[in-house]
Amino acid sequence: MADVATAAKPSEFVAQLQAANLHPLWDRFRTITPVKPQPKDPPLLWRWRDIEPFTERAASQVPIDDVERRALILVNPAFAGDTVTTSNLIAAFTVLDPGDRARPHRHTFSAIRFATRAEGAATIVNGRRCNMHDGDLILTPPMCWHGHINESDHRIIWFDAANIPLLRTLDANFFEPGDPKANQFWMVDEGEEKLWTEPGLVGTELDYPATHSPKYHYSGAATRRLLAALSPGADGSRTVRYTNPATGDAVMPALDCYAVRLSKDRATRPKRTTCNMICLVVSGMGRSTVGEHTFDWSQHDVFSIPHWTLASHTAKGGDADLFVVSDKVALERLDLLREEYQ
Ligand code: GTQ
Ligand code: FE2
Repeated sequence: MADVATAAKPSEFVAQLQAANLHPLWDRFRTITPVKPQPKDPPLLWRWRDIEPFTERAASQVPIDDVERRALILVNPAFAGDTVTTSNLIAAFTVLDPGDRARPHRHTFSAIRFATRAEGAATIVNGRRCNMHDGDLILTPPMCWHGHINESDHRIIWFDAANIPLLRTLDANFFEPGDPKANQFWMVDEGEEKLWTEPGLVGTELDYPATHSPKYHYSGAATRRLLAALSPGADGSRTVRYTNPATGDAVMPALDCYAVRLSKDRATRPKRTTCNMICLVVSGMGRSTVGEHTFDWSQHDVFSIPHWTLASHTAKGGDADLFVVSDKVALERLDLLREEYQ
């Protein structure tokens, strides 16, 4: 006999539980333990041609001395105004005018920058000068001091990415500003980066942290040479993982990077994974189908592949190169990485 009185009881009971700082599991079990991941964000494409005018405006309107970094972060509105590109990750474009110095700092989040139009810029990481050339990847691992400088005669723009949202979720960010007037910070050469430039050769008495790559600078020319030397897989694609040369693992504790070359007109097998990815189009043109969305992309466009969303990519008109930054290693370390092909 389900009368009105007994039907009303659970909600009254729930209200009393809530007033006592208790929640019943039974009426919200499905919500708090979904049967599969539920990304908040649909995939999104940011076109370089839409971003570029804003980089120009940022350079002319925002003095570098007034800001920590002159970076334009790519945001998905699905995160309701929060500064997130896709779960756990942000991507941005950073602009430096000739003579600009982005002051040194360090933090617990992991970050990378990838040289799109950055010939002539340099990032100094822990006392090593890393001169940026086309397609170079530069790491700023957790708590490594870093600053940027443009000593060229032209405006410089690069792509960067970081796991700031992950560290905000964990509330594990620490940040230390450096001394903006400390000139000696900038007065360095490549320093110990020399110890990590010969693949397969490692000094035996070196002292370096095991937590992240001791190599900070990965050459674009070397990456392109290796991509060209690899034989394409069954779907025509070739993938290079950027690794810690001392361990063979991902470059940083929770940020993982890949270079992918797609063969003309060959669609990659649709795949979904529990990790999140941001793809930068390094060169070429193509089309990606990510979940329900299809994006036509060209050089320096960026698109997101939210976790557990099927993605397939095809180069058009020639081969195409993508740079992919992901939180894959974070999921791996928690034993939460699942990958599935359609
Ligand atoms: O270059 O130091 O886009 O700390 C976001 C945070 C760049 C950087 C970003 C950063 C940096
Ligand atoms: Fe930084």
